[in-house]
Amino acid sequence: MDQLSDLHEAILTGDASAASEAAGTALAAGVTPVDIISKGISPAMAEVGRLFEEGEYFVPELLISARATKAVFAILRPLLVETGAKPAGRVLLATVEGDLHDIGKNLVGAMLEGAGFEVVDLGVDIPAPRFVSAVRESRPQIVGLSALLTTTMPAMKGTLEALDAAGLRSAVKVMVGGAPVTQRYADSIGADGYGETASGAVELARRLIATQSLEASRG
Ligand code: B1M
Repeated sequence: MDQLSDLHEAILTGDASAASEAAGTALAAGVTPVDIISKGISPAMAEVGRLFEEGEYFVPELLISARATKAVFAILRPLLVETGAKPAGRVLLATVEGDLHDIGKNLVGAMLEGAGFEVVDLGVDIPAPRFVSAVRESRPQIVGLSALLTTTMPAMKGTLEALDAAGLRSAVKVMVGGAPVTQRYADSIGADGYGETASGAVELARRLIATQSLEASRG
């Protein structure tokens, strides 16, 4: 999409004001907020990740690119939530304990909001007990866990165990995602689903809500 090439470039160079301007121009040209996320921000950040892996980018570049995406989210978020329609469901979303990566999680949250879900975003580095109290407070249908480090993936299992111990496991569907996470890992810890991408997470959330409604109707 031509209107998104300036946004792509601005995120790659970490220019937050150019990124905001490019997003504004794309919106004015009729590009939807969801397309700005899925066809603009998401591939740009995937490219930033690739450049880092190849040793072309270092941590400062990552951080300024992340800052540029946050500037764009600040513009898109109000547009994503202003539909006024009944939410498709409520999702409690966070990055697990020990893990500070939030770009992918934020993309997932924004895409869910764009698809009509209400998102309660707890942030990053969230310990299992905090998930338990937040489920009690917010009563979500879905809990979404993100992890980007192999060392923090076990915190997903710990969170599921804490929900179980608190008697809350059957009240929520749990979906997991993040670069090192796989369907196999999700199955091994007893999660209800694995989302490979932000748009995959939206499809999964819809399926989980449908399954939950079916289970509730069967009693
Ligand atoms: Co970090 N980091 N990092 N990092 N970082 C990785 C993950 C790493 C693979 C880089 C590398 O070394 N090759 C590596 C992990 C290695 C491993 O675990 N085996 C790593 C490391 C080691 C570290 C530190 C330990 C480095 C250090 O300090 N020595 C440190 C850890 C800090 C901590 O968390 N405690 C660290 C720090 C950082 C920064 C702060 C500099 C920065 C994060 C900034 C931020 O998030 N605000 C950062 C970044 C940016 C990366 C890379 C380059 C990019 C991650 C990213 O944002 N990708 C990453 C390398 C890479 O992935 N190529 C790397 C783009 C994003 C859109 O993709 O997050 O995968 P992703 O999300 C996708 C899907 O996975 C999915 O949807 C998203 C969109 O499609 N998804 C879900 C994500 N969550 C989901 C949840 C769902 C469903 C789908 O359901 C709930």
